[in-house]
Amino acid sequence: DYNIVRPKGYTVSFHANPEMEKHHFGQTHPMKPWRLTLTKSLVFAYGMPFAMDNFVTRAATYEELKSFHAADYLDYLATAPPEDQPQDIDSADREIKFNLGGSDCPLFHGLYDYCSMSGGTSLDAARKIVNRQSDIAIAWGGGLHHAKRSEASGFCYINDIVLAILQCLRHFPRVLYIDIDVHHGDGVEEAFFSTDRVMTCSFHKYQPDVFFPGTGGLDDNGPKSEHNPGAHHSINVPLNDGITDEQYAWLFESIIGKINQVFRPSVIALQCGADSLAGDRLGRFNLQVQGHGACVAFCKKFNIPMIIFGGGGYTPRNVARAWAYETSIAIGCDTKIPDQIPAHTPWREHFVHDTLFPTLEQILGEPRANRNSAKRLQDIVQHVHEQLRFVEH
Ligand code: ZL4
Ligand code: CA
Ligand code: ZN
Repeated sequence: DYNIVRPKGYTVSFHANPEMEKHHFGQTHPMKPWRLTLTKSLVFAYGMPFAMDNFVTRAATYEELKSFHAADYLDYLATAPPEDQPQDIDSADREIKFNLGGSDCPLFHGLYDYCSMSGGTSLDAARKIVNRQSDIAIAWGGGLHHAKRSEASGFCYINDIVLAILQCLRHFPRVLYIDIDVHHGDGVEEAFFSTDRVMTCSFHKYQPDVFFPGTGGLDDNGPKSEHNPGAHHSINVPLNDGITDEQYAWLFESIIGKINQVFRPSVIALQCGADSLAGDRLGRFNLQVQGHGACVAFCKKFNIPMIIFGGGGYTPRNVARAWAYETSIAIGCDTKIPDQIPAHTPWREHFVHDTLFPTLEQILGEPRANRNSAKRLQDIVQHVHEQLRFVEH
C-alpha cells in the first residue's frame, strides 16, 4: 500500500521554474532542459508534491549573479546576440569571448533568462536552508558546476552552486560540497580553493586529454602553501569506466563518512549529476538508480541541512528516474515507492521499460567493462584518509 505523507519533524522544499525547461541548446546538443519536465512528470505522478513545500522560483538578479561572476562576463552573457545556426565546428576564425558561442556553450535564444533562472532556483533553495524553513531543499534545475567567474565551460554559464554556497556561508561556518556527476566539479572546487570553510569532494571519471575537463586527479587537494587555509580542502576521487553500485557505495561511505567526522559541516551541498548512471549518452559508469540514490540516502542520515542540485544527465528517461527516486528519498517514502511507473504519468511512453528501477541488462544490454580494481579503490580511500589528517575543525 503506497500513500504519500508529509515527513514528520522535517520539511522538504522543491524549487523549480517551468520557464527554464523550454530553452534549447540546439537540435543535437546533449544538454536538454526538457529532462526537468520529464523529472517533474514522475515526481507528480507518484504524488510527491503532497509531501513537500513547492516553489516556483524567480530568476536571480544581476546583483546576485555578481556575488560570484565578473560584471563584464555577465554583460556579455546578457547582450551577446544568439546564433541562429548552432555551431557545429569551433572555427578558428570566429572570435570567442569568455568561451561563449562554441559547440559546448552555444549562444541560444533566451540564454540569460535560462541562466538567471537556474541561479535563482539554487539561491531560493539556499535561502530556505539559511532561514531554517526547510531541512532538505531540492533544486534539480541547478548543479552547473563547471562555470567560472568569467568563463562558460562544459554546458555551464552561471555557477548556481557557488552562488548557493556563498549564501550559506553568510549564516553557517562550514559547507561540505559533494559532487557525484561523472565529470569533475572543477568550477566549485576552484571558487573555494583558498578557504577552509568549504570542503569539496568530487567523484568522477578521470582520464586527462580524453575525458572532460581533465582535472581532479587524486593528488589535486587544493594549492599547498603555508598561507593557504584551503590546502587539503579539495578531495578528488578519480575513477575508471564501468564502476558498479557496490564499489561506488563503499567508496562514497568510506570517504564521505570520514569527511563528515573531521570537517563537521553545518550544511551539505550535494550535486547529483545523473550522467554517472549506466546508459548515459556521455557517461562511462555502470551505476543504477539505486546506487546513485544510495548517496543521497547516506547524506540524509547525517541529519544536517542539505541542498540537492541537479547537474549533468544526458539520457532524459534515466535522469527523470534517478531524480524522482532521490526526491522520494528526501521525503522518506523511498522504501514504499512502486517500481511500476504510474499509468497516468505524462510522457510515460518515454520510459521504455515501465519501471523506476530497470535492470542493467535492460538499460545497457551488455554492462560496460569494469576498469576499477579493488586494490586501486582501497588506495584511493587510503590517500583521502591521509589528506584528512591535515583537516581539523
Ligand atoms: C556537443 O552533438 O570534451 C555539442 C558536445 C553540440 C551538436 C553538434 C556539434 C558537433 C558531445 C558534446 C560537434 C561537437 C563537438 N553537439 C564538441 C573538448 C570538446 C570540444 C567540443 O555534465 N566538442 C570539449 C563537455 C565536453 C569537451 C562536457 C559536461 C557538463 C556536466 C554538467 C560537459 N566537452 C570536445 C567536444 C553535439 C555534442 C556532442 C560533448 N562535450 C561531450 N563532452 C563534452 O558536467 C552539466
Ligand atoms: Ca563529479
Ligand atoms: Zn557531467
